[in-house]
Amino acid sequence: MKEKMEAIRSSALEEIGKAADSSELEVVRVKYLGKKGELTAVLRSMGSLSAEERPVVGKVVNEVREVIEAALQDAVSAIKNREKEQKLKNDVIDISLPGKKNFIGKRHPLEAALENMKEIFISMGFTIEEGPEVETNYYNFDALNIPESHPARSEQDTFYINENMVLRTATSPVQVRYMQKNEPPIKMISPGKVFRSDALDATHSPIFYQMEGLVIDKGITFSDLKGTLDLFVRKMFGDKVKTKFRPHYFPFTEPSAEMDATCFVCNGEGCKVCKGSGWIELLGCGMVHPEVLRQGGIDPEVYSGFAFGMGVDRIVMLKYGLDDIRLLYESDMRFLNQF
Ligand code: 2NM
Repeated sequence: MKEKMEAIRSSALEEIGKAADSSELEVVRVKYLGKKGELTAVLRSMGSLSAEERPVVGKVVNEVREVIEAALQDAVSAIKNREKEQKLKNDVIDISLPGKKNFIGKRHPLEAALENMKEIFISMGFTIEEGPEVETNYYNFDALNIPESHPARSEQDTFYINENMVLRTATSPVQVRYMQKNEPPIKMISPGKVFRSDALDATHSPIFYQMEGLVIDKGITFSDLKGTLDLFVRKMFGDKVKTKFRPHYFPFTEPSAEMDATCFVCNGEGCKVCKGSGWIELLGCGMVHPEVLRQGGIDPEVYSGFAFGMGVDRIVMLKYGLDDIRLLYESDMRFLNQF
């Protein structure tokens, strides 16, 4: 019996040593310790032994079983470690590969300026109104008192969709539509995209941004216009900035003016931005023409109002000293990341 146990022990240990992976080890375990295993068979046969022999043999069998179990345990963890090491070796991470960069977006300077301007007008009680970018000739020209013969109406200057439809050349159609739908008092701005048939160069873009405003009530005068726009400019560019108004002509306002502000770069001393003059031309404005009020369904004998319009691109370019409008439309992150 002793020899037989010795033989089982050594062959089991040998087979355990030879097993290459966990499944081969499992085969060995079943062969010796399983229900029909060799060691189990020995235990089963113990019934035929004498009462003196039984504990002696039982002790030997248990010792052998413990040895085999311990050897299996060691082999299993050794193989597991080996398999793990192998996996680590195969799954190499190439730390020399550059990581993926996350590009985080930024607010466009035009959008930031629009936001800024809107907030100033909201603080003065204006509402923000929008309208279609594709307009009829009527809203874009006729209602604004722009005569049939006006050069702005030519295909040279305006994008025509068909004979009667254009891409709006200003946001004034929004004001006319608003007048037709609302009773005074009116106090609104219309920020948005406008279109003109210009070739793209340093100072022209076929698409650009505009903000117009309209105030209508009983007794609105040119003084209201001056006070409102002067306050806007000081909120936008700083308290030191002064404004002045020069006579001008627009078909939709009478009288009309252009407003200049002292250069916010040099404080009026004269510099590159203001081309030495100390003044910067900022916007156009005027008292709404009686004919435009009538087109808006408003009686010019009862109400009066002022309107103004400014180029958002121009203001952004002045603010940051840009000399090329194309920078605002190229979406070049090297440029945009500077804001
Ligand atoms: C400007 C200059 C002056 C203007 C006029 C109107 C309307 F619809 F009320 F008649 N909207 N915007 C206006 C007036 C626009 O842009 C340079």
